[in-house]
Amino acid sequence: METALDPKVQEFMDKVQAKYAHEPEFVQAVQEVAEVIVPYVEENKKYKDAKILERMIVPERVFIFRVPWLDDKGEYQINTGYRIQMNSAIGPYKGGLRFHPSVNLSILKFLAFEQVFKNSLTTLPMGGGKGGSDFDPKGKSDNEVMKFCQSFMTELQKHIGADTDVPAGDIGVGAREVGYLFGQYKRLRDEFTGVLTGKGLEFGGSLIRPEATGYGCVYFAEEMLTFAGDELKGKTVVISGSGNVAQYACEKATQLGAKVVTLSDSSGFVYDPNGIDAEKLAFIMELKNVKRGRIKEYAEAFDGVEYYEGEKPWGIKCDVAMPCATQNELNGEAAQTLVNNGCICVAEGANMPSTPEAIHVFEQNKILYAPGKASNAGGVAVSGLEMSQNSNRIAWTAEEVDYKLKLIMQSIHQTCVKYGKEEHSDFVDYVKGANIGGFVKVADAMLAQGLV
Ligand code: NDP
Ligand code: 2IT
Repeated sequence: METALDPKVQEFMDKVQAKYAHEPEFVQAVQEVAEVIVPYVEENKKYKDAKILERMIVPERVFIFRVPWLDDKGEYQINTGYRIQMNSAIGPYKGGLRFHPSVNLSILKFLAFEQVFKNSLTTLPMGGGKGGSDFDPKGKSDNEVMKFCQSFMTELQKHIGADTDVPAGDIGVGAREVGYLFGQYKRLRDEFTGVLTGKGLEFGGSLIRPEATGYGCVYFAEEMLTFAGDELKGKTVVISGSGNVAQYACEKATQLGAKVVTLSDSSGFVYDPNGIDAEKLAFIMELKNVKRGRIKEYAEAFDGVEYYEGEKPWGIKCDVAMPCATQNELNGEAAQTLVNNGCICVAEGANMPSTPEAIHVFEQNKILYAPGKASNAGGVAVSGLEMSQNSNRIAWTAEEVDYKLKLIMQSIHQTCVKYGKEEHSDFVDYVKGANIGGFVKVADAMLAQGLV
């Protein structure tokens, strides 16, 4: 955060920094928003007088709780559970649960804060929330994961509900975990409602929800490229991660005629110059989702693939980069390498994967750069569609949901253009567009609802 800030932004951030110095990821997420919204609020006094931004950075409610469970050896295990209910101005709290050893209050507050803007951008009536635990599902048996999920939900169920707060998945929380969490909620509350999204298709899950974040991210990249007079077809794409978001970003990019040459996990990345086609992706899905193996095994299974232990994929030459693993995985140096190698478009599948220095490099070089709150909103958007289907007790076809997802990603792109396009050029500042676009609806709802 070395570049000089606007004095009003600096004044705002000095207070945020002083109060939340121990929550660095949260401060980082607030600063990205403040750089755009503080000047906007200065020009729109109604928001300034009502201290909307000051209110938005304080969660409406935070729950922190003990999660005790018994492992397969009969030993006691203790984890910490969290749910951040950030903002309910435009709908019930909505946002994922993350199970990862790095989870703490700072990380979940940053994610919950981002979620408020993202959910607003989707056009659907969803407030923002996030939760999770420092539980590490890696290396745990199905039985241990179930025991943990049941204990976690035993406390969480007191605070959530289909019209109150609707969690879903995130890192370390997929179909298996959502299934166990839903089962325990139903057992304790004796209610079959849409209290979670990302459910199995047999019990109220929506078609296309597993695909939605990755597909949506690719649809957004396609929108950006088309608006700039280009197209995704024929492009070389570098993707990080090999989980839910990365897998379906890879699938859709390939279907649209691009060539995906990398995927990664926290141990390293694979480079496949021939492209990760449908058949190879099926291998990865089996490897990651069923066998719960490591991406390294992909390099052992196919010819011509290189594995780089302990490295990130940003040094591989590409036209489009999609960081789909985790926060701060792409720093200033990596951003400069991407730009030097000719990368013209970065669409974030993960939340806050680019550091402030990396964003600065993208902005200085005026490449197409979409922040996650715009480009990865497809996941929560289809979660919103799952809520609608559950309320109506109906199930839409895959084609219907995919069509609605595409329309939503196009609408988010239009919102970014509306608030982010430079006056005398076709350049779109997607950070500005997404932040103002997400802010206005929430801010107007907060104004209308008074000082609550
Ligand atoms: P998964 O758990 O399915 O996959 C996560 C992937 O990222 C894995 O390949 C994992 O590798 C890697 N990863 C996780 N943490 C780290 C780390 N600290 N360093 C390096 N690699 C890491 O999660 P998702 O695919 O669901 O989520 C990925 C990102 O997308 C997250 O930022 C999430 O917040 C965001 N997101 C997810 C949405 C969803 O619908 N699921 C919606 C919108 C955003 P390993 O297996 O080695 O841990
Ligand atoms: O970051 C995100 O948007 C998600 N993890 C998805 C949240 C959701 O409620 O589907």
